[in-house]
Amino acid sequence: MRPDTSAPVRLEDYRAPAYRISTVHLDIRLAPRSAKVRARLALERASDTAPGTPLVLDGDDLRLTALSLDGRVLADGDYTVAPDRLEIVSPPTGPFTLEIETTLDPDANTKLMGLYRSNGTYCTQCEAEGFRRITYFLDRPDCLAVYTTRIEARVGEAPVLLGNGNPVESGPVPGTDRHYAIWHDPHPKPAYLFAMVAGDLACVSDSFRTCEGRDVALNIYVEHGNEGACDWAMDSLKRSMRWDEEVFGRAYDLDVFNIVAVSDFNMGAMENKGLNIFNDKYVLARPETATDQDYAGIETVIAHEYFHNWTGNRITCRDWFQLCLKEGLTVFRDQEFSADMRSRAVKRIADVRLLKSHQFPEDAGPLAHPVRPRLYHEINNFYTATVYEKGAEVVRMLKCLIGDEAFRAGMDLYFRRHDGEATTIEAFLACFQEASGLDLEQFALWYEQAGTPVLKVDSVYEKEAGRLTLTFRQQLAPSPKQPDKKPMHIPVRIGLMGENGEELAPAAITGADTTGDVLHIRTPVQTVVFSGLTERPVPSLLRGFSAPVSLKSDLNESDLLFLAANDKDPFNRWEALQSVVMTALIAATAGAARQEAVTVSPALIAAFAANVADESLEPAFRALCLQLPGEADIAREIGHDVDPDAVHAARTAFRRAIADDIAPTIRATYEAMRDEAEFSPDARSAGRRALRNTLLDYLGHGSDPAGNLLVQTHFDASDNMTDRFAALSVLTHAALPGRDAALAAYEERYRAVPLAMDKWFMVQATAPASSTLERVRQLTDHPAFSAGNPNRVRALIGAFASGNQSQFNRADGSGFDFVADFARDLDRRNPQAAARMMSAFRSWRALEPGRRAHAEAALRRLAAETDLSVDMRDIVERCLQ
Ligand code: 0A1
Ligand code: ZN
Repeated sequence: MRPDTSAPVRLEDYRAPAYRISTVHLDIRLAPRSAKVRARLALERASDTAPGTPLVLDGDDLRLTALSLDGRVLADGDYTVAPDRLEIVSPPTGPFTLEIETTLDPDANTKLMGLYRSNGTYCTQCEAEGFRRITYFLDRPDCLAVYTTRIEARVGEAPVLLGNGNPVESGPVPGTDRHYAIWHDPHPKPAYLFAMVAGDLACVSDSFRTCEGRDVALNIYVEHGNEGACDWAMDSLKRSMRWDEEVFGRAYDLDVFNIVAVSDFNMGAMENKGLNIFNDKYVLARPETATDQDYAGIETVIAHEYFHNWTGNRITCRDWFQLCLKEGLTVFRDQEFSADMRSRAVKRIADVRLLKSHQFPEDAGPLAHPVRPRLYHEINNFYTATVYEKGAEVVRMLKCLIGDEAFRAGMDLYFRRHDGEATTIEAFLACFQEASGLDLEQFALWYEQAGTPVLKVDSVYEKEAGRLTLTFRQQLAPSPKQPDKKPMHIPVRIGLMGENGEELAPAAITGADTTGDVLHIRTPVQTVVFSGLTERPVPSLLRGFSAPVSLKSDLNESDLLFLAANDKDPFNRWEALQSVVMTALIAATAGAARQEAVTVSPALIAAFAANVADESLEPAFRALCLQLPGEADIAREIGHDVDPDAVHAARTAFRRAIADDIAPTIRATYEAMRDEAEFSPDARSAGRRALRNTLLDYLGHGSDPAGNLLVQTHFDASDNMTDRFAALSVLTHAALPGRDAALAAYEERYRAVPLAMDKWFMVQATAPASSTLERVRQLTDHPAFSAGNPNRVRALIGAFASGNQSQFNRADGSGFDFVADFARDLDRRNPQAAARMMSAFRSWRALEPGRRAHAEAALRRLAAETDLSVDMRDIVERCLQ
């Protein structure tokens, strides 16, 4: 915690540290209620620091128990100390050594930042500012030091002792029941990458030989009994290591790579050097307990943390404003990895769906911020979809604008030039500008300006002249603290589709620079002319979602359905259909508010039927095409005065109409997708299950009782979690007769498997029934629920707040009150988790007036509390701004 918590941190206030720390020796003696940490720091005054300048170290909730400088115990007047700060009043002018002893209480640490215990295992979390909860330090990412860590614990309590880097030495502590291990990490790193783990853990091992000939020991540590659930994670790790060598030329740089799975963790995972710590959700997988989606998530997160070794660890951030430097780039890298492991088109669609459902609402509401913010009160609140997902889109756009070769050259230059440094977005962009020769000044605005640009496109085709004119108009609405916006440099990948489904090549393009099939759109209004055309093309715009914009084209339903059936770009086939469906759903929502029946146009029904039956398309892609936009997506597109009940009614009726109109096709394809072979998590098998389970959702929500009955059969016959959970979801959400029995059977089967119980909590919390709120309340008393475990809290309360549009946004305001009260209590225990939960309020202003008033009242009630954490206060106050 900073001394004055009301003062924000600003990018323009950045100053290099006054002192440098070159080496850190840590001696950590563990005990549950009293752990002693001795830190020996080699310090030196920076050359531009005046002699005698006080040394100020960060702390958070610390208790100092000893302090000496160059071996001499410091006298009272030589320093001042508080839980959040240690000041050495007049340090030596030359190099000196500071020895600090702090005493911690790991068991009392419920924030899960710093040193804490998860199910008995000692572990640490230091990003962003957790190291200062372990010892006083220059806890900032531009302070790079070489760490040696000695860890000591009772053998019985913690037979496994792990640190960063390579193991050096270990053994018993003579005359005691304790032992120790020493680890050394030769790579200088910031404190946020420090980690240690000590516990009674099982280990699954393998090895990897790098392209440089280094033999690396790979270990995954899990709680005893989970050894059999690590194969997929290990396989994903080895594939990630090879891929980074092949695609980015990056090899691993230590002799060991350790992964530890813990059950209490605030986020997905953490890239500590050589010692990644994971939320067990992203490690453990068995067909019986994990869905295909879980398998894909594990593959991605394992890759993400591994890729951080170069983008984040070897090259780190100068300050926390540069968070996207490591996160956006690393998400881009993990997306590319998954695309190479699976279907590129399917992966791109999944990523864009995530971007639109998580990042677009952030951009459209009071929590909007630039990919690189300029100001924060609490950095923990900036691990957002904007920094991660939009940050990845910015890197993707860069690649699109300069082309694959220049992008790779730019990355190589970045690695060469900045290895071992803490750097900035400017330095990153300079590498690509040099490699490509393209001026990136305007492009850099993507890091500075918050909000989703709206890109309007109007088209005129002149038959005689054989000319297509596209007029692009870009607009970026004001966002918090940014009233005026400048035009962006937008890459628009484009194709022109001829009436027989072939690509048309224009003789010339004027009005925009191009890179291959990418147009550079740079001005508020830009007219681009395609000449030498022999027929009227249907333009396929923004192929592959080449920029994170909201595209509003003048293509009509028949053009879009033509693209949905014929576009050469699979992403745009999906997008075209979605766009027609979205327009229809918005109209249906308006109709539902007037109590009108929902009808679906015959052309749209035909497009769905064609898709279900089209065996030339991969099943995973067909599944995505058939999935309707979610209720939150529809609400986002409506944008104002949203009535979530009308959205829900419209979407439900729409789905039922499709299910009934093409029932035989759905049923036949559902049967055809049955796989007799043993479960395999590979992409092809997962795709078939995805299509079959998407069709099951229609069968369960249609009017035909025989179709409904299939859901029960599917549940009873399922031999893997993907199928079982799909059926359970439909039974629960469609409130089919077998629902209660199925929920009870599932509970019975999985009561001892916490990650599987999370799905059980989630499926009930997201049910659109009016009884759901009461059920969620009851479930907080369920023996498998624990308010101290972030996964449980997310599965029950988080899923209700963020995944249940109609019930969280109940017209009487009780959904808001419940979540606000829960977050209020959670804040006392775990502020980070509480603040994250409250971000579910970010779209409150887009609701109709009645609900808006209830949401505002809940927020104001919280804002009036005097003892909110900085994390909570920041979110609540920004929501109200
Ligand atoms: N750097 C991690 C994310 C992360 C951030 C903060 C944490 O503190 C609880 C934990 C993890 C990543 O991008 O994977
Ligand atoms: Zn990351």
